[in-house]
Amino acid sequence: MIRLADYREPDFFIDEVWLDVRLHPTDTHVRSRLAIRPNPVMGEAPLELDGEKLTLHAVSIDGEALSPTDYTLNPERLIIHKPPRQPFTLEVETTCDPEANTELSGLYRSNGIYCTQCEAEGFRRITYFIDRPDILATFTTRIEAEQADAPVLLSNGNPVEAALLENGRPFAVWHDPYPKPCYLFALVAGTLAHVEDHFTTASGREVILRIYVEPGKEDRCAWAMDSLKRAMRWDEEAFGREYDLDMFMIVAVPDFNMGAMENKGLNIFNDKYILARPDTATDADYAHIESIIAHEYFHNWTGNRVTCRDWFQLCLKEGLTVFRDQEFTTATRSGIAKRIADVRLLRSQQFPEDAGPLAHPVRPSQYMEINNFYTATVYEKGAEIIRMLRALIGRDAFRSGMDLYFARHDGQAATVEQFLACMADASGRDLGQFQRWYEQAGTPEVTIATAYDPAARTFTINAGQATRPTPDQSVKQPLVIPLALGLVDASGGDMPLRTASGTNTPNLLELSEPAQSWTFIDIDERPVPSLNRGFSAPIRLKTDLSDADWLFLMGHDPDPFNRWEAGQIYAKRLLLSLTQACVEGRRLWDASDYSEALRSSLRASSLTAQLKAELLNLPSEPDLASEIGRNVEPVAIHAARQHLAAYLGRTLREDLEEAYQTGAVPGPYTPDPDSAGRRSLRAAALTLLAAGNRDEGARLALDQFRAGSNMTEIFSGLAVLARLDCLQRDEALAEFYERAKGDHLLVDKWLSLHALGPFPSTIARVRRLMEHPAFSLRKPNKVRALIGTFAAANPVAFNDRSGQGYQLLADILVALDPINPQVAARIAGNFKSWRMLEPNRQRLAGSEIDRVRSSSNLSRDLTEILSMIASNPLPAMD
Ligand code: B3K
Ligand code: ZN
Repeated sequence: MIRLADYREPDFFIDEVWLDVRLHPTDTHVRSRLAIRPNPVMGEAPLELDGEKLTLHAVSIDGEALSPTDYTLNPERLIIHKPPRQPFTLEVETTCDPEANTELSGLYRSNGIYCTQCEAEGFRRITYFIDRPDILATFTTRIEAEQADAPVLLSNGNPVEAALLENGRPFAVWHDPYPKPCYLFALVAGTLAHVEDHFTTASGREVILRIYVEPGKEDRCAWAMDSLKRAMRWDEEAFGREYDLDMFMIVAVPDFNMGAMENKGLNIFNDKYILARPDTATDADYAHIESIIAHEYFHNWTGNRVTCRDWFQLCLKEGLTVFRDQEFTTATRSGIAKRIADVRLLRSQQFPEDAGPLAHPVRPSQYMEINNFYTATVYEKGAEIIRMLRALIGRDAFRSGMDLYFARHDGQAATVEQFLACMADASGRDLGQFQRWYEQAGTPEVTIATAYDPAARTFTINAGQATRPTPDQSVKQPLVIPLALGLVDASGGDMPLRTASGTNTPNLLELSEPAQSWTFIDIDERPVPSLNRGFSAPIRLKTDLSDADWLFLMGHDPDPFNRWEAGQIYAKRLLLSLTQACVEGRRLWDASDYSEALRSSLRASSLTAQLKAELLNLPSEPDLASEIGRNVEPVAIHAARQHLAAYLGRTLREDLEEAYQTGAVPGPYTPDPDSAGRRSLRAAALTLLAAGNRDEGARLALDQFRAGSNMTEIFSGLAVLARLDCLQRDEALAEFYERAKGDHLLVDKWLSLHALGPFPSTIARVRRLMEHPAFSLRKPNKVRALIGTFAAANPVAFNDRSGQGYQLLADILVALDPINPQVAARIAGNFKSWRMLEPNRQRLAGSEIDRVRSSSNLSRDLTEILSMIASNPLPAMD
């Protein structure tokens, strides 16, 4: 276990790195020269260098070869017993085997492309190094290869030299003048094509922009390039941040453990998040590309120029950079739609994490394997903390605080405390209590009780907060919770907010005590409070509002986000009682108030198509499951949700048909927000229509799939069919395969569609597809498309009462862990909510978890995740 409390400064610093890499598929030779200096504040110490899966050939200090008695070598470290007390140069020669590297961490070769992934601790698989983020060095990298193997040779920084040697071998030299931790090192080599553009920064620096792809994919880079240029401009305008090298490169590779990586000047992307053409990528793909390009680019300042002192500070770069990419999307697309999408993500991913055995603070205090902590909590809740901070101190102070952070910490490895100190200095506000958001796991529950006094003309809000214990912390402290508030009058307007104590308009309540109340004066009628507007705090809200109040807000709240939220809350109330009815075998039920509210929303000319689509999309099954919290019956939740969808499909049929027709966007495809919003409305309408009438829905979906002129239309038709138990389903999937088979990204879509069917037979289907030539455990995108979709997006089949869904996941974990432990651990997370299940499923899931845990040689990644998952149930709240 590594603990934050044990952090110590390094014993040595490395100021400069020269790497000489001779690439070979199975025997890559790396010579590294390091300028090392003892840390003056630390005492005498041996020099401990991290290294894994390396073969050591030579080691010397200041030109003198060391003898084997001068050092100790073990599978994880090279320890030099008595290094000089003065600055010195260490040279190390090693070899590694990129072809054998199936973990895709360090230097690997896949699809003929050499590629690196060093975050968090992959650099030690390339050469011996002090692999921790507070070691900042400049890098000069020379790469040499076979012409046939790798004519294109890339690394971080600016190009210094590139030519052919006399023997015809190509080489290139790169220099990165900005000191950086080794996790930001990158090297890519292979036969790659590129598209080029350029960007002039605000201060006039000319930057060459390049996107490298497999030859033949050049026509799928335009959207990524366009997104990049817009992100670069936006960071200048919104945060005053300019790009700082002569070149900015992105490489798209097909086999990658995650979405993308922000290596300095040389971002590496999973090609799923680069390649797009209207006939291959959906609106969702276009949106992901835009935001991930922005995210990785924004890391250049939040992550690279200012990096993290240690891995516990991961949220310092990730939460902040997610916040920045969210702001970029808000500015470029529909802000409301973006907020809704982010809140949905938070509720479906982060809330269950916070409520189960994997709960951890945004800044964890301990870990076994840091790769397990790239979580929804660190990323998404981390971004929510930044948003709350901005709400509390105001936009101007926030911007000054950011400026101060860059000015103070440029070129440094910083901590959360240092970031907060900048915000405190810029705002004059004490952020001591606020810092608890970083340290305390669990989603706070805020309870609201309201009282209207017509005689006194006052309205009082009584608020209480509590956070349930999590496995790591049994006692919770009160947090500072910013609650954006409106009091809505009968005509749908916001009342002026006045309290007896002042003339200010407190439209942001700050709940910082376990219980607090606010009284508003001069209130002539009972208002309906609209609370936590825009999801100003990532909390679970319990209120005394009635069904009628929620319906009212759904139709009248001046805050569009809260209109959506009111609709979701109302739908959740319906669905929870309906789930109970399904468990008890009752079916009688009426939701006419809800469908009428939806009907008026569909007819409201003031609402955008995107918002209408969001209103029609019911709360997700995981969201409902985590709302129920215990004794969960996933099939009943699904049945209830289907039942409500079918009801809406029938009662709103004409309006939905109308939305479906008018949602068709004529002309050639463009990814702009309005067109995308219309297509989402069309998809949402189709989903409900198909629920209401399966045969008609299947016909409509099949027509849409066949006639669709872009991948969004094609895929949304297919996605409806894939979830319907109908003949057209297999017919359409087979047709789609004919179209997909030459294109690995379309094959991923095809695999995921098979995994979506909410039927027990999907389990056997997934097993069969694992034998398909397109599937491979060595390709993370294939694993995520088939297995990830099955376990994360198909609660019915995964939680089949036979336990075979759990068995399938367990079998895959056992087979995948020796190949790629990071991906295995990530997928294992799908077991995280098992203790919420009803007893029979709990028993079945528990025994599969135990089976995996008892297999031999489990990786550190999977061991940690499964032992957390299997840990004792959470203590109950008192
Ligand atoms: N920083 C990378 C994620 C690295 C994950 C390492 N297991 C991408 C990102 O968040 O931008
Ligand atoms: Zn990131």
